[in-house]
Amino acid sequence: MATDYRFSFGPWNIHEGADPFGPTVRPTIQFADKLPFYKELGFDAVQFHDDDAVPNIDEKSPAEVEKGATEVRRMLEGEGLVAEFVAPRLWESPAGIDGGFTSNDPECRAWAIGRLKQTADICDILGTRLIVLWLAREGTYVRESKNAIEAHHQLVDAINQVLEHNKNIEIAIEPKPNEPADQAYIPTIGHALALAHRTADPSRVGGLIETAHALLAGLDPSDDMAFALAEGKLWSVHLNDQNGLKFDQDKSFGSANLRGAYNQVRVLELAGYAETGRFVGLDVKAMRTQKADAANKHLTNSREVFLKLVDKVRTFPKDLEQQCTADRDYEALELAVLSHLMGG
Ligand code: GLO
Ligand code: MG
Repeated sequence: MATDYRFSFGPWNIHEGADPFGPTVRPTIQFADKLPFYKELGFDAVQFHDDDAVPNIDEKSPAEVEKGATEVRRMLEGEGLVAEFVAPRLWESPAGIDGGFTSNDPECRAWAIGRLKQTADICDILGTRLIVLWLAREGTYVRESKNAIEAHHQLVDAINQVLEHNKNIEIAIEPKPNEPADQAYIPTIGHALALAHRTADPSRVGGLIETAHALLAGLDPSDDMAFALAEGKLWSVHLNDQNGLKFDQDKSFGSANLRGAYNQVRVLELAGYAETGRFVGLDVKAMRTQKADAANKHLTNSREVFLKLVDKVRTFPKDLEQQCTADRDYEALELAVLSHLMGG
């Protein structure tokens, strides 16, 4: 079994099971109590929101934020863990109700840029260079409510400001076409990387691709990853799965479309992603039906499926692949892939 990949998840992936139609069904586990799970479950890194690291961040002074983040760094070291990235969680604050960077309210825009710069400071303390920018509410419910051209300039401006604020930081934009906004401004990795190339330092702006987000945009996640890899800009992934065009499900990796999962693993293998030192991140939700004492299986299952698929990719008969492509017999190739996935 392949062991050269390193895995991460975020503390929000261990959760109480609330959905828009019902309350929580599992007890809350405090952040400090989640940390020991990481190594136990086979993970090496923690994905952070800024307010996972420093709760109630909007109410804290810079000195308090520094103290809180320093304490978290100490906790990580105690567990032998590292931080993969920090993401500013603008979408839960009242100031972020209409988006932060693209809000029509200049005070909200200034607040969002302040949080982004503070995220860079937290990255320094936690010992990671990577900010993930999921632009949750940067979009509209009513198209006429914003100037979309202006919004794209505002996004570039916000990124430029943090690049200037911290010369070490790099930013991975996580595209998603909708939810919570009706229409998001950066719906695909193509949009994200086009924006990246317009910033003051394109070498420090790349992407994170989430399986479900690509599917919600009607795209193939493995081809999206290939596009970013060809640009040298796949700086993390959020592997999960999605059963059709509905709400963002964050199902366990491979659980809806095993062949789609195989192809994501295949493209990471083709690119030598493991050797880059980048993490294989999960962004998966436990089913609401799952009992509290077994509510981490979505994480271990996703990791196990990933590693089994690495093995499948590595053991696929390459000579047969070459023969089929040389003969242009793609039907034969298709059956070979399906048979291989079915174990014989
Ligand atoms: C939601 C996103 C979200 C982000 C996370 C990191 O759809 O996938 O989970 O990945 O907040 O910014
Ligand atoms: Mg995600």
